[in-house]
Amino acid sequence: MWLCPLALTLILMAASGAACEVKDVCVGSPGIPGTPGSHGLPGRDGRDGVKGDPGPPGPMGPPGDMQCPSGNDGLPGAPGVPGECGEKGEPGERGPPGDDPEVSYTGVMGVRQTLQVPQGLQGSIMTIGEKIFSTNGQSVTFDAIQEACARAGGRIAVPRSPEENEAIASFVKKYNTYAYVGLTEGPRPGDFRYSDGTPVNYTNWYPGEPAGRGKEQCVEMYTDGQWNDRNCLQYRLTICEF
Ligand code: MAN
Ligand code: CA
Repeated sequence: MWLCPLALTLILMAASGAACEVKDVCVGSPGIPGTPGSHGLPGRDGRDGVKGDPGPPGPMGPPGDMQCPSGNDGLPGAPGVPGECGEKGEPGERGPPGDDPEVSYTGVMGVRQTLQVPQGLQGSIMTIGEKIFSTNGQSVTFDAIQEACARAGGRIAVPRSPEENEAIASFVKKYNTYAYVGLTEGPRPGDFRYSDGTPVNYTNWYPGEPAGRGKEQCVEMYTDGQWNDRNCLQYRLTICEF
């Protein structure tokens, strides 16, 4: 394409703002189209698209080095095999007499006898060797005990061994009532004898007793089985022996 020099001049003059007059115009045939311009600059980024589906799980990561706190205890394991038997223990202390429905004792000619104990008397009759001890639960004076026991065919109970003492003490504990036992002081103070007049060969005095020195001629049993000399007019548990 070409431009005549005047036209070029006019264009230049118009651009510079100078007043002028168009005097001549050159007219030629259109030129061949120019080559296309170069590509424009990239456009602005579009808006964000919609969220895609979740991707597949990734591969397992390497073991972490974080110290985790220990978990709860697991369930108890199965029981182990039984251990070997231990050695036989020492026998335990003798327990209090039970409320046996029957008692046995050694009768005449050394024959072992068994007595059925009526329901209401269970716990109030017991045997130690050849002796039967029994209580009716009544508390009366020493003389009244002697009479009640004689009427029943026996005599007031008196312990002649630790075992007999325990048996009588078990009644005293059961009824929570002191009992008189079959011992009385003779004319010499401090000389206690069985009902038949023979001297005692087993005693279980409370420490410091007998201290009555002739003023306390009977003997009571405390709930722990120990003895105290005491006047004979207290109300004490009736325990007989047969
Ligand atoms: C205390 C002691 C006994 C005594 C009684 C009498 O317990 O002195 O020896 O027999 O009192 O009540
Ligand atoms: Ca006393």
